[in-house]
Amino acid sequence: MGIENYIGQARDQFIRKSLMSDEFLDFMKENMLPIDTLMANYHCAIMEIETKFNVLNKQFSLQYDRNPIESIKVRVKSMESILKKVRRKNIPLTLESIEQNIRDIAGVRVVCSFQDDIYLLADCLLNQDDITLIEIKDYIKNPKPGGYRSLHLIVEVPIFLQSEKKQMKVEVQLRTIAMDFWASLEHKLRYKKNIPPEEASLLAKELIECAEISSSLDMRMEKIRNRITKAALTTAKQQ
Ligand code: 0O2
Repeated sequence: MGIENYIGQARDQFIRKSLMSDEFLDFMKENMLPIDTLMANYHCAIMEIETKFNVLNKQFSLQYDRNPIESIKVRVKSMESILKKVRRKNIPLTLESIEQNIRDIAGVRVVCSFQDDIYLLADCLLNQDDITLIEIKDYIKNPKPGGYRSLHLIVEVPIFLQSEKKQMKVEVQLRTIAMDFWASLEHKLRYKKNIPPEEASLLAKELIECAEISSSLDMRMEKIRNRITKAALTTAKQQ
């Protein structure tokens, strides 16, 4: 069977089994407006967080002549992924339960050049008085067994609507360019279902090794950056 056919059949099967199930169709029919409203609220929360990071980047660029942030990527989780997570976590298919239990519907990914900027930006965000930290997962100090590294923060941020203030959960992932490069390649491997098991296991080992190499590269680059800064300061003092 060709790969396109295989993917097409798998997609149809998924849609029939989950997206087209009576349970899901009823849920969508009853909740269309509230779902759209909730998703719009997540979009607003993302804008709030993205602005906070842009402000910090601007300030660093003016004050210290450097940008700690290379890029910011944002996304609201698709309905398909939300539904998969509802099933995986075995939680009730209601909006309240989704809002309560799925904490990464709004996602902001901040990519930095250097590892120490990750912690600096995380501290700056968490010190803001409208941000509430719900959970922190440090996959840099404690990488996942497969080699994944990033700092994850689940935070609550208020959004101000016409006549109310709503606290929204956002997952912030902070990582270096090298960690981001690694994660996107590993993500591709994870979703390719047609790789023979022996090849998949060899690739997984290769990826663990690459994660270690890229982590030591991150540390060496950070040391070089620090030496450049120190050397420039010393020269400036002597002049
Ligand atoms: P997507 O498409 O990126 O959204 P929890 O949410 O706490 O109940 P979860 O989802 O296991 O449990 O949380 P975790 O481990 O903090 O991971 C959340 C997200 O981190 C994932 O979202 C990925 O974006 C990323 N991530 C975590 N582990 C890995 C990994 O090993 N490799 C890669 N490439 N990314 C990872 P989603 O929902 O899986 O996907």
